[in-house]
Amino acid sequence: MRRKIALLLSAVSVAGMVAVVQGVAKADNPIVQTIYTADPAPLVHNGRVYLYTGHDEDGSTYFTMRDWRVYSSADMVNWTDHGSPMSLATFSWASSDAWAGHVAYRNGKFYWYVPVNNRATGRKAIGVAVSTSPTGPFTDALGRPLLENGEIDPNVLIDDDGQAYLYWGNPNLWYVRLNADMISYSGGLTQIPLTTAGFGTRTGNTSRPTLYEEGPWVYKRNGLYYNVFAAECCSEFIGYSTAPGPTGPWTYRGTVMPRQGSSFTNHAGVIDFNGGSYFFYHNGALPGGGGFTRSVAVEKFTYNSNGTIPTINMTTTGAPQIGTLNPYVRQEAETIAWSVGVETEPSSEGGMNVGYIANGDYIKVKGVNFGSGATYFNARVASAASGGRIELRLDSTSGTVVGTCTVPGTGGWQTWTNAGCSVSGATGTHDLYLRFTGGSGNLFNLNYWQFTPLASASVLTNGDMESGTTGWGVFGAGTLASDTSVVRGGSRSLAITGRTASWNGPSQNVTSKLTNGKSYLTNVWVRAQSGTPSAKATLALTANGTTSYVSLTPATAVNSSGWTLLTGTATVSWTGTLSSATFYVETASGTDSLYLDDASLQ
Ligand code: FUB
Repeated sequence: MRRKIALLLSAVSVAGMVAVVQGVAKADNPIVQTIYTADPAPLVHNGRVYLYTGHDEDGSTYFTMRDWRVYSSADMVNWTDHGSPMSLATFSWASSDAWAGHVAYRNGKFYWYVPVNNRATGRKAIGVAVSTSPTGPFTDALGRPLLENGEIDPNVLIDDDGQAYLYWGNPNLWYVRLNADMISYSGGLTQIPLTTAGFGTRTGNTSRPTLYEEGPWVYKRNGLYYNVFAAECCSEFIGYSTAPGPTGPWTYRGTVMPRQGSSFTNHAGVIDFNGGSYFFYHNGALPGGGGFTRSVAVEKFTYNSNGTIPTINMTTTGAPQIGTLNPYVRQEAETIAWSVGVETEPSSEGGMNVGYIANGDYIKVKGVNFGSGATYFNARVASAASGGRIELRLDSTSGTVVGTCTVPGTGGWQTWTNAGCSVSGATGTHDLYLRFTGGSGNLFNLNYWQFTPLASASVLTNGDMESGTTGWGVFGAGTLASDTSVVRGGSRSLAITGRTASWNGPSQNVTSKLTNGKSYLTNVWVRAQSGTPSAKATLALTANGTTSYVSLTPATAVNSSGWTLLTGTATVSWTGTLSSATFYVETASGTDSLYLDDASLQ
């Protein structure tokens, strides 16, 4: 998939859906560029949108689908790839066809309903898998189908009274009342009458007199029940009906999304998130895309004042970004607004990493808020080859270079190390392009990255150590010196010798600078003068006569041959009157002498 996309993107604009001009990716739709995805099922949970999809295999000439995928986003444009937590293998009784599913959340568990072929009967059946996490792993809840009548595309509505309904069907439309355990049901499978009043009129097909085709997406909004469905294959458009109750009677309301693009199916998912309404669908807009190589996309829309849905068209721009992305906390490499050439894969360090990176490939991360500026970029990388470079560019693949990092060979594609580089000129909000360069073949893998902010945004004084020892004291015993021979950035670092206890270290009084209840990001670079101690940053807080210690960063091994970034995020809070707050760097044990540079607390 990857080479094909990279090559085709440089040569063509496919059906007008993908527009890449002179290194500037205009498109943020489709959402996923690393594989073909289909049948979107979005779920809002804890301030994020989890997007469950099917997966069309490359080069398919049928709905060849073997696993399902999960992505998530808090801003609707940068989507994190969580890989494949469920596949045909999850259901020992399933033989093929990992088709359109839906995830429902209830009582701390996520239930994923999917249609698959039952090996024993050769018919389509509905299975249900369960997980305590939205990103899985999911396990078969029953070890057998939940129900089977040869039809597909399950969808669940949990009504306000707690009654859950499972809808599905092609060519018919069915529902069943799920029990509160979500993995059994009461009563029989009930057919919803497909009347022309309820689902529109299809002409020229006596066996299917209404527009309803498949893929029901049933939800309740402002007391009205909506059924948004794929209509009148082929090609399908998206239509919808409404009803006063979960079982009808349904009234056909018209078109949501007209027939567009090169996929002859479409499939809807509708959510409200963060005050906006979003319509997910699929098309064939990626290079090589079509009816069996589809891609999920999203549009933002506004309901009409009477609750009807406006006509929504496919775009390459997609939904607007909600807020900005913070580059000063760890960001997964697989958090992507747009990419060309790369793939994702499970990482030995957990989650996913970006892999199969070749010369000229890139990742766009949209709306990155550098604030008053960044000074350093750190990347978690691995390479069984000889590595390459990461160019950090603003706003396009040919935009301003604010840093270039060299990635070394590490001896393995999952042998991870940190690679970093100085950054200058990154202020304000920009689209960040990670552009990869190097020799031929696969260069390296990327697991995560993080920028270090300029010390000027910090509550620490003289965090870059360029003003000697100004602002710094010692927590306990030790002697400070400004060092010019071992520096990480600029021309000076801070050296401490003569520590007599592990908790001794360079410190600053930040009593008047802290906000109660605020989450603070700490970054400080540390190097041992000898030995390999574990170093950490700590905050000693004294309020109402009681002292507590906040771990600002985890203890991290440092050495004398290079600089190590201690980084962490911690919420700082106290009860009563704060009389003293001291930021300091200590070691987990021992009294090794240290160098510090580029410290920030913000
Ligand atoms: O992805 C396979 C099938 O195509 C789905 O189950 C249908 O909804 C259609 O999108």
